[in-house]
Amino acid sequence: KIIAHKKKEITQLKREVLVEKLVKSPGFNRTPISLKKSLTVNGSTGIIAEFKRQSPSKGIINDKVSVVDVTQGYLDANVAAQSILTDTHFFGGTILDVIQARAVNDITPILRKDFIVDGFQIVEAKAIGADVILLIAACLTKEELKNYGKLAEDLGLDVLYEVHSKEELDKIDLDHKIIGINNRNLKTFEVDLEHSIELASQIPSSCIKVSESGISDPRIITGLKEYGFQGFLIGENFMKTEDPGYACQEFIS
Ligand code: IGP
Repeated sequence: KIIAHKKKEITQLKREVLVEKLVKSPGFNRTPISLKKSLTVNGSTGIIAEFKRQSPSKGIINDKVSVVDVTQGYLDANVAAQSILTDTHFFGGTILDVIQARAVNDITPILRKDFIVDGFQIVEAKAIGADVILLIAACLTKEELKNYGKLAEDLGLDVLYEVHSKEELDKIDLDHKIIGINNRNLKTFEVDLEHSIELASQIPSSCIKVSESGISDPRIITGLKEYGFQGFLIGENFMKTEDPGYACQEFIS
């Protein structure tokens, strides 16, 4: 009973110890690379290429390729950034994937893609060498979005805020943010580009718009650019091939 009563306090103490360790890790003082810059610089491909072994909707996509080989292939393709799933339960990723990718990538931002539900994961993202975190509006309250966004900013990390509806968009302070519209509905897994384009019109021009999921053809990107999208997050279309890096190079050229 005493323990139950102290649970909140104990959780906070454990969190503090963890954060203290992370802050002392060798990678912690690295200066992150800006996703904002990388997406808006002249000649940017805008492509954020993802490393994803599996997903709840598709099962195993690719469990043969190494994160290092794929990272090198994506870099050769001149991607604007790379995204790496670190969620293990649904996506089969780990934070080691980011650490290994970082070791061979010092020029392009790395997005640590996970379900962020606690501040320590943001400190951890910085410690493993990520440059950007994802905050999913569907999973977080307005307060959490604000606090986690501020924490990331204080650490020098960029934030990709992910939305799929107007209600989710309304939870975010939309001033100069990077907003990702997920074309895939996380409840039904259905992909709907029209829905995304409609939502894009509600985002102020101070924001950078990123289109996420279901992009399988360069012509889709040409279309999305007309609606002001500057970033394009692509996973499965590359990962389902034997050589994702090569698939990405073919896609971009
Ligand atoms: C990539 P796709 O359809 O190209 O593989 O999608 C990316 O958008 C998708 O993996 C994603 C995701 C997420 C995964 C978007 N938002 C949130 C996990 C959690």
